[in-house]
Order: sequence, then C-alpha cells, then structure tokens
Amino acid sequence: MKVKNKIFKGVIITICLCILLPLHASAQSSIQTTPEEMQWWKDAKFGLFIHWGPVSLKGTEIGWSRGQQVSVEEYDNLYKQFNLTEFNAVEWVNVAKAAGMKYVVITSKHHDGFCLWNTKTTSYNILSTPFKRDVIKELSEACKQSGITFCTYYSILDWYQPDYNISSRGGPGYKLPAGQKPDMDRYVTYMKTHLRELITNYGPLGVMWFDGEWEEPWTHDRGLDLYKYIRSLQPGIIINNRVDKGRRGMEGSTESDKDYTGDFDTPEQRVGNYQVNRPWETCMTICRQWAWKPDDTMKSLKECINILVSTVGGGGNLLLNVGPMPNGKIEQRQVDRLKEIGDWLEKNGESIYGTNGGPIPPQSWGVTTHKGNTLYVHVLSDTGSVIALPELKSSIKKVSLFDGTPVVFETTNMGTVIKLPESNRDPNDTVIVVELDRMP
Ligand code: FHN
Repeated sequence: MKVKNKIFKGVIITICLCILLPLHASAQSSIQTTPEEMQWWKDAKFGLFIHWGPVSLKGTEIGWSRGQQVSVEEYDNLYKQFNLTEFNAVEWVNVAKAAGMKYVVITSKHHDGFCLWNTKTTSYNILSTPFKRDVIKELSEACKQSGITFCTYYSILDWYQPDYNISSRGGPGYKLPAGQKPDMDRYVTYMKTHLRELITNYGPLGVMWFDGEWEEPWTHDRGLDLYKYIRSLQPGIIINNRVDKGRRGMEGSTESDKDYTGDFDTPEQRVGNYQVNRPWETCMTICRQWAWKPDDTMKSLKECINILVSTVGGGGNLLLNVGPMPNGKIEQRQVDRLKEIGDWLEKNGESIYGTNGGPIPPQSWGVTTHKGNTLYVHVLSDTGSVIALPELKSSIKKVSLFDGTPVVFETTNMGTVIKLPESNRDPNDTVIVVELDRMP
C-alpha cells in the first residue's frame, strides 16, 4: 500500500511540475523581449529622432538650457508662445520616409517636463499652448497611415515636477521652493500614468525610449519595476537600456555586473563598438544640438552615410536626430540632407536593411554587412586600388558591383584581395557584393 501511495504522489508532483514550470518560464519570458519581437527593429536599421518643445523658441538646448542660458521663469512660460502654425505631421513622416527611415522616436517629455500630448496629469502640455492640438496624436496617426513605426522618447528625470528630487533642475544652486517636499513614489505614479496614456491612447508603440536615468533618485529596482510595468501594458514593446541603471555613459553598452534590464544598448553621439551578440542603436544629431538651433553646423552627406554604414556594419541601428523649428517645420537644409541619404539607400539599401553586421569586423578601409550567403563589402575610405579580406572559411562564387559589373579578386591561403574598380566608385561608400557558398 505504501509503495502505491509513493507512486501516486510521484505522479501528482510530476503532473504539477509539467503544468507550473512552463507557466513560470512564460512569466519570466513575458518580461523579456524575444528575438522575434526585436526582428522588425533589427531589420529596420534606420530611424528618425525628433527633439522638440517650447524651448525651440529660444534656439537653446532642450532641458539643459533651463536655468542656464534661459531663466527658469522664462523657460517654463515659453509654452504660452508656442504656436506651431506650420506643423504638419504627415509632412514630417514623409521626410522620414524619403530618408529611408523605418521608425520615428519623438521626445514626448524631455528633462524640462513639458508634455507633447494631451495628458490628464498636468496642464504643462501641448493643449495649453496657442496651438491647442495634440502633436503625439497627429504624429502617431500619420505614422500608422504611412507604415512608419511610431515610438516615444520619455525622460525619467523631470526638472519641472516638484516630486522629482534633484536641485540641478533649475541650474547651479537652484533651491526647491520653500515648503515643497519631493516624493519619488508619487513621481513614479505620475510617470506611470504618463506611460499608460502614451501606450493606451497612441499605441501600440514600437519602442519606449527612456532617457535621464543617471540621477540618484532613479534606482535599479525602480528600473526593473518600470520595465515590467511597460511590458504588462504592451507585451512585445521594445525598451532601451536607459530604463535601468546599467548604461555605461555615452558608450551606451550595459554593465554586466548585475541583471540590468533593457532590450538594446544606446551609444550616443558616436558609432557604437562592433557588437553582434546584443542589439544596439547609436543616437546622433544631424547638426550639433538636439533641439533646433539657428545656423547650427550640419553633418555632410558623406559623414551621414559613413555613420549609417559604420553603425550597421558594427551590428547596430542608427537613430538620426532633427530638431524642428518653433513654427513646426523641419529646416529645409535638414530635409534635403535626409532626402540625399534616402536617395543613397534607394540604390544601396539591399546592403543595409535586414542585414547583420560583419562577419568581418570594421577594417581601415570600411565595414561589412551580410544577409544569407551574400557578403556586402563597404569601402568607405580612399584606400587605394585593392583591399584585403581575411580568410573566410568559405568559397567565393562571385564578386561584383550592384549592377553586376564583375570585380577582380584573388584568393590565397591568407585571404582574398579585391581589386577596386577604376570607375563606378561611390565617394560615400562603394559597395562590393561577394556571393559565398555559405556565410562563415
Ligand atoms: O540629456 C539628454 C540629451 O538632451 C538628449 O536627449 C540625449 C539623446 O539621447 N540624451 C541625453 C544625454 O545623454
């Protein structure tokens, strides 16, 4: 009898484990973005970053100029003059499409606390401006109609909200108004209401792009909680590593000494290091300032393509930023530059979209990308008449330009030397197509 009881108990325990273990696993995995959920973003490669707010009236940096070049008093009242008479969301989305961009990330709320959507939590939002229309609503709808994925940037730190406790918000020496007692728990509730509004009223979002995680009121525990909260609102949403505390400054990679969360690394104003085992995205300004600045220095086409190709060749995405003017227009010279990038992608996009970085790490002459058994060699610098590829451990079937023009090559036991064509060279990036029997 005792043996029978033991067998019966064993069977019951086994059945329970078979039911509970998968549930536990799925509960765990439900808070992590799966490779399948990341795939659209990894294939997209190129997005438009938009930094915008009432500060564009001053032409100074969003957030950072508050209490510096612009007094707190003046900065916090700019919204009353913010009348974006020429704002046209469809026009902005068409600019992104013409550039060959596949997603848009806009600063729904930057460090200055101003909200570009019709939030019920504070009157410090776009509906309180003379414009009286919901920018996030119009942009999200324009994106959906155009097949561009809509995403939002959201600053965790908030130098406007008294419950967020950091005195730097008003510039050096800023003091909290007498009697105000910051309350971070209350601020996190405020922030979660914002994020629920953005996801529920304007979603589904492609990416929730957090920023401003570096100040002391934000903690790893709060970051982990926020990641789970966002994923509970929209399973499958992609969240960057700035939701947590693991980002290594502007290098953007994630510290490995803790279980920091976030689905991709975020190098800033620099092409990220070669990394093909974890998603990453370089964010960079097309000019020098994030928000609009009159007569700011703008990057050349060659610089922009070099940055895009080097980023993709390194295994990452590029989020290229524009700062629209106070009237709602994007500067024509920036629109023109983005169109030039799009024209280049029209011809060469096969070597960018849907590819993977490498497998040859960045070289002095350029980078490589690959898709299936096709290797794309991007010759970015005036490197003379030949380039050398290291031994590939697979055989080369054909080497050509995109138009099929054969390219001379010689393979030895040391690797392959490719003779660069005399003509048909692209000063921005000459792409050589190498068909292999298999991808090493
Ligand atoms: O302080 C911000 C800055 O204004 C800008 O938004 C960049 C873009 O990601 N992020 C922070 C600086 O790291």
